[in-house]
Amino acid sequence: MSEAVETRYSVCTICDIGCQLRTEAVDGKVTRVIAHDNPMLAQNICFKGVTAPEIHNHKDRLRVPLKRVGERGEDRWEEISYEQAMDEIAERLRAVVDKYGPESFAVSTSGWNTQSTHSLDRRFMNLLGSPNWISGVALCAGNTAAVNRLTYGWFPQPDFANTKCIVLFGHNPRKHSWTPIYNAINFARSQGAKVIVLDPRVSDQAETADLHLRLRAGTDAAMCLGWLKVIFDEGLYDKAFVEEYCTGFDALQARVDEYPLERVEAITGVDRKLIAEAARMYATAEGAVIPWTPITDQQVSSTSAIRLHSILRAVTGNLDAPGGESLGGFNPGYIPESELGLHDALPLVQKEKQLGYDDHPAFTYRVAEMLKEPTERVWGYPYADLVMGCQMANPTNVFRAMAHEDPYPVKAFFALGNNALLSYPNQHQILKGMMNQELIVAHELFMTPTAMLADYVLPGDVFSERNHVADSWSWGTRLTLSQKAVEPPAQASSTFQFWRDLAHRFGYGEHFPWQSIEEILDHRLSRSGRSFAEFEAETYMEAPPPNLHKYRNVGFATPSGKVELFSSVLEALGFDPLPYHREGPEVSADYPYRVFTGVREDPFFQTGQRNIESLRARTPSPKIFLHPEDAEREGVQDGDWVRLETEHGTVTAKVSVQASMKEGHLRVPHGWWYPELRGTAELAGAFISSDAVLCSDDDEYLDVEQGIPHFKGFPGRIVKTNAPANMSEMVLQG
Ligand SMILES: Nc1nc2c(c(=O)[nH]1)N[C@H]1C(S)=C(S)[C@@H](COP(=O)(O)OP(=O)(O)OC[C@H]3O[C@@H](n4cnc5c(=O)[nH]c(N)nc54)[C@H](O)[C@@H]3O)O[C@H]1N2
Ligand SMILES: Nc1nc2c(c(=O)[nH]1)N[C@H]1C(S)=C(S)[C@@H](COP(=O)(O)OP(=O)(O)OC[C@H]3O[C@@H](n4cnc5c(=O)[nH]c(N)nc54)[C@H](O)[C@@H]3O)O[C@H]1N2
Ligand code: SF4
Ligand SMILES: [Mo]
Repeated sequence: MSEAVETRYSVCTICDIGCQLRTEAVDGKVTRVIAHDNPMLAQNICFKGVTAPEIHNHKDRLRVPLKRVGERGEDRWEEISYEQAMDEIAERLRAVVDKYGPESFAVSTSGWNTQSTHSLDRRFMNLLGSPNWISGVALCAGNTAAVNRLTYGWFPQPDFANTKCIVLFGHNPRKHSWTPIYNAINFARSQGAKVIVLDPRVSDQAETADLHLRLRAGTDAAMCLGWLKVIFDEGLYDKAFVEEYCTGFDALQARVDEYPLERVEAITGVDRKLIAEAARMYATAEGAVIPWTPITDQQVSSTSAIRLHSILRAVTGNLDAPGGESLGGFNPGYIPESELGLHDALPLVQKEKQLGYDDHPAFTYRVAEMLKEPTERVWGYPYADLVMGCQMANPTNVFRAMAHEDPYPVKAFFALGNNALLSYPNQHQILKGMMNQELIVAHELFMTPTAMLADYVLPGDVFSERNHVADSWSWGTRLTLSQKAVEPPAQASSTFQFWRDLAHRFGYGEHFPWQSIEEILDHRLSRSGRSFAEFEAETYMEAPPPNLHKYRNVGFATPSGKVELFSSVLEALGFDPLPYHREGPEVSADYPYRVFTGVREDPFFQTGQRNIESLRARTPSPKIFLHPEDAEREGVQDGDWVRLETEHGTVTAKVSVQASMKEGHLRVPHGWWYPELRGTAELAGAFISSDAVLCSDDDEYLDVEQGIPHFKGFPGRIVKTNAPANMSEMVLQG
């Protein structure tokens, strides 16, 4: 007789787009992940999601807390109990804080993976007095959200269902990469939407696009200024909206006039006729969207490029309009993380110590405090934690403080669901910083290079082992149910449990009254008078209808209450209040190629899954992509090993020659390490092929306002080499 199959709705967290699908469990073990039973949602599943049982039941999954017994990074451990680990962590963190102050404690995390946190990390840190919370979202949608707020006080979401034009600045969703966005784009196309792709290479999306602009990497801001030039000169903007709802139009127009199309063509390398055609197509569509893209999160002109996307939306009348992009606000029936984080509990004097506050403030508390009043007025909460990204410390400043104790020492570092060593620029400095810590804690599923550097490694739970109600990272109003299907390993913990238990050991029990995830979900749902059990019984997904054009009644959550084309916040901070193009570091005879890093590969999410056999078999080794003409000049061909060198570091990987690449550019994937080299190569080969070693965090490589790195088009060269030592047959052949 076969065992009973238990089926639950789950939000997949293998990647961060969070498809709702179903898990099947037999006898306490997840056996299958299958598509949704709602046909509208059934396509939102990729082969990584299907692999979840292999990941969750993997033999290498961490199941018991570990305490370091060897030198830091030596990867020698003893098993201890969860209680002992938490007691010792609390005691040692207390000692660091007593000695160096609460700001000496930094946390790096990625909340979509550690879906169970409920902002209790911020809550704990705010009660303790530390502002130094960082995340990979600083190079992703988190910093985009923060910069969008400067222009109109929120981070809008595209209305794919009704749009007539989609503009993809590099963003390249595929069947197995951000599947729901890929499906939404395909749906919009089937309804007649046009697609414009801006990408140096012929990406998957570019292959089928109506227009493809092959701009030089790192020139997105200049491209947008060119679009605005056409839109203003040809009167293609929404004059009534601009007059009534925007500030700074004349100043913006004067700035845009500095970018005639000849200049934009010279900067971007795209024919001016094509630039004008694309600008017209976007501006005249009956509803057009520029979906979020990571490409403009990671450039020296990032703040300007993100602001330019915001400005394009606003001046073309696509803001909070059907077929355009909506300003959703918080779900009124669910307590948002913005409230749970207790940001008001952190005294201003500690906020001012946030690393990055002085020199790169755009997503720090400095701006969050300036936006408090308008945010409360429009959205009902003083702090908006959109995609977690609106009051972060600057990662580079944090690693500098860890490595060099400048401007003050950071001596305790916790990484939760975040492979920090490989997930920011300048991996060398991150390592130095970690080696200089008195306490490192990693909360992980697998023994990553970051975890290998820890004093304590705590095993985490996974999505099939915990209940959750996802609120699209407070970016949207939709609530999505994720149900526990099986029990976690006995000594594993959720990040909710971790922060709760640490807080109780610090005497903050009254601020952490919840005993379980279900209790905090009850609390969060209480605003709509429901318990978690009631919610779960009622629905698997809830989306209040969009409430467009709200600004007509309440204005925008900016200091002026208008869309700030000329940013009063940037002006007050001493930055250029208008967007501009800035060149990244130039190529030279020594470093003749423009390198872009960060490319996503279908089988992996970021630095993960290199140890999952069925996924790794799809892409066994890291590849550097280049154009056939460049390959010929360099005398390399498919499968050769090369060193990609920059002034800052070296990555070794195999060559893949692709006609789709743009001449003079090199493309490097993100996040490679070699779990199979654990024990034979230092930190499981974390310094062999990881893109984070390549990119500098010197000033010329950083966006000024945010201090985030330039991953798109920095100088590099390649040199033919031999395969690195110890590589397996799989890597050599693959
Ligand atoms: N399978 C899988 N899917 C994923 C992820 C994953 O790790 N694996 N990660 C998810 C996450 S967190 C993110 S952020 C997204 C990112 O995913 P995407 O948005 O697709 O980003 P990339 O793959 O880095 O690059 C997209 C394109 O940008 C182009 N490009 C490079 N430089 C520039 C430039 O300067 N300007 C412009 N306009 N284009 C440029 C590249 O040629 C490439 O085709 O993917 C998500 N989806
Ligand atoms: N150098 C460089 N840095 C980058 C980027 C880049 O392209 N290059 N991309 C940036 C972008 S766009 C993003 S989105 C971020 C992504 O940064 P992260 O979201 O941190 O990405 P991952 O590398 O997948 O690290 C997540 C880790 O969490 C673990 N994990 C997964 N689920 C759980 C869980 O439920 N509980 C616990 N405890 N752990 C879990 C995984 O095993 C994995 O090691 O990185 C950014 N940083
Ligand atoms: S796209 Fe794939 S990995 Fe990402 S959430 Fe959906 S099913 Fe999971
Ligand atoms: Mo990302």
